[in-house]
Amino acid sequence: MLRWRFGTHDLDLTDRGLIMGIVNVTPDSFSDGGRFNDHGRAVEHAFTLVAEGADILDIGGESTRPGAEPVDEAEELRRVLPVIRAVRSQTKALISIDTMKASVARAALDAGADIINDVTGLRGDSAMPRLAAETTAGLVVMHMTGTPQTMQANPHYEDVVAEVRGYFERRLRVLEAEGIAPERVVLDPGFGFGKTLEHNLVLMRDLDQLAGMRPLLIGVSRKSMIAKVLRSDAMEDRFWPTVALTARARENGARIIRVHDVKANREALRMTEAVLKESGPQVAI
Ligand code: HH2
Repeated sequence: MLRWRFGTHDLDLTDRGLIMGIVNVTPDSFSDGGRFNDHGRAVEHAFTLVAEGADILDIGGESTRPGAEPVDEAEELRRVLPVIRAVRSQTKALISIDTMKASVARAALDAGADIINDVTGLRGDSAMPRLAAETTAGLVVMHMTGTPQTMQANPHYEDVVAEVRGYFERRLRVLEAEGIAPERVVLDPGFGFGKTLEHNLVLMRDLDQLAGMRPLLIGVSRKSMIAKVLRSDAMEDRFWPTVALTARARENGARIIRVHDVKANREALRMTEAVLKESGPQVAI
C-alpha cells in the first residue's frame, strides 16, 4: 500500500494517483509568461484547474527556472498569500506552497495550505526542517544539485538514478531523525534541476527504480527537455509530449503528476490506471 498521511489526510495512492495543478503567481514563469501574475487571475486560474480535476493546487511566487532571479520574502508573501486565502475559502482542493523559504511556508500554512513543496528538499533554509517537524503538513522532497542560479552549469553524475535514490534514502533518514515521519513525505527526482537532457531521459526511463520507497511526484510539464527532444521552442508543442510522459511516468511508478494542463493529463492518468488495474483474463482482439 502506498499511503501519504499528513494533517487530517490519509491518501491511498496505490491504485489512484493525484494531479497537482500549477498556479504560478510570478511575472517571469517560463511557460505562463506572467499571465497569471495578478491575484484575481491567479485565483480564477486555480478554480479552472479545480474544475478540470486538480487534486492539489501548487501555488508558487518564486520562479525556479534555470537562472531565475531570487525573490525576497516580502514580495513572495505579497504574491502568494492573497491567492492561498482566496482559494482556501472557496475550494476543498489540497493546497501546496511551492517555496524554498521557511517563513513563506509558515505563513502559507497559517493561511490554509496543506503541503510544503520545497525544491531544495528542505535543505535550502535551515529553518525548514524545524517548521516541518512543528507542523503536520505534507512534504514534497525534491532532488536538485546546486541552486536554480547554478544548477545547469555543468551537471555530472556517475549514475544519476543511483545518486537520486541515495539522496532520497539519506533525506528520509535525516528528516526522520529531525522528527518528521516518512509517511508525510513524497519524493521527486527533480526533472530539469541540475540535469542534462540525457539525465532527465534516463530518470524517466528508470523511474521504477525510484518508486516504492515513498510515493513519487514528477514535474515535467512543458519543460525544456521536451523542446530539446522535439527541436521546437514553441510552447504549444510541449502539450502532447507532456501528456505522453504522464502516462509513461504513471506506468513506471509515479503517483503525483505536477502539470499546467490538468484535464488532458488527468485523463491520461485515469486511462493508464484503468489498464494497470486490469488483471483479469486477456480480451481477444
Ligand atoms: N518544477 C518547477 C517548480 N516547482 N516542484 C516540484 N516538486 N517538482 C518540479 O519538477 C518543479 C517544482 C518548475 O516548473 P514551473 O512551475 O512550470 O516553472 P516556474 O515556476 O519556474 O515558472
